[in-house]
Amino acid sequence: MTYSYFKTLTFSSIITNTHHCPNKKIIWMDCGIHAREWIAPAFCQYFVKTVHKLSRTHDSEYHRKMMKDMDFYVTTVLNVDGYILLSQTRLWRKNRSPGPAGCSCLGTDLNRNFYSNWGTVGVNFSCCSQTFPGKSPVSEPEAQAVTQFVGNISKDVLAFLTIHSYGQLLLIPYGHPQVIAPNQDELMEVGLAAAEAIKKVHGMDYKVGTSPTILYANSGSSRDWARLQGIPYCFTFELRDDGTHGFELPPDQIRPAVEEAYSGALHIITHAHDK
Ligand code: ING
Ligand code: ZN
Repeated sequence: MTYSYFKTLTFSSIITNTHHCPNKKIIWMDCGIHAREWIAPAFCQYFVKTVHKLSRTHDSEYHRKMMKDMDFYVTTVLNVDGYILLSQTRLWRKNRSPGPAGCSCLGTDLNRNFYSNWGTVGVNFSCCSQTFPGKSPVSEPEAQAVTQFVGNISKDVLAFLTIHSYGQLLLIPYGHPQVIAPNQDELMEVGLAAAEAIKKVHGMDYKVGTSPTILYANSGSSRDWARLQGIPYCFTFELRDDGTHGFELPPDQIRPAVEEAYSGALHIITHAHDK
């Protein structure tokens, strides 16, 4: 029921209404690939509103040019079916697709379903697990939509920013401990500078590193898929907090959390544009 809601509503409207302008570079951002990480969709909304103002106020020659050079594709809630709040689903992570035959649980972890070392590390093939990677790579409509849409334009995409919570981390490719991004050093540098920009806003500390070194190994993430496509600046943001409240971030932290993350995202985007 909620599953068909996704299929009819979300991507048909997003994708068919988008016209790619061939001489512009693209910034991709998605939020809410995991249902319970509510601060992420809030961030995408804030980002759109704020970046939009940046282009309207034309406060500097630099930003005017930057906004002219680039298009932003922002998907505010990637996992809509999961995000719909049902009783008892506040902490739901996966999508809501039916499991394999004979499985009584719903849902695939969309951030394990992409075509990037799919099914190798950091997954659990029990269909009831939180990290069930799906029946096969890109089995899910949400992962298919991103793969198809971003795949078609990937040569023009400068940055792929995928927003999660929690942990206050900026994660760079790859999730697989044996795969190393060709520009890992540069990604590290850009990430560290973004973390500094974040800290300046409300004093919060963000850690920077590859997923296996500062969080855990994984496979099939959208970020790793994007890097494998050749998109140079691919980051996973883990927004507030540090685990005190976890996914249930108190409302009075929404604004500061999105403000500081905006500053970090803008740093990465600026670097990608200038490079
Ligand atoms: N964290 C991410 C997850 O999918 C991640 C962390 C992303 C690890 C990308 C490796 C690659 O598990 C949350 N909070 O979902
Ligand atoms: Zn997540």
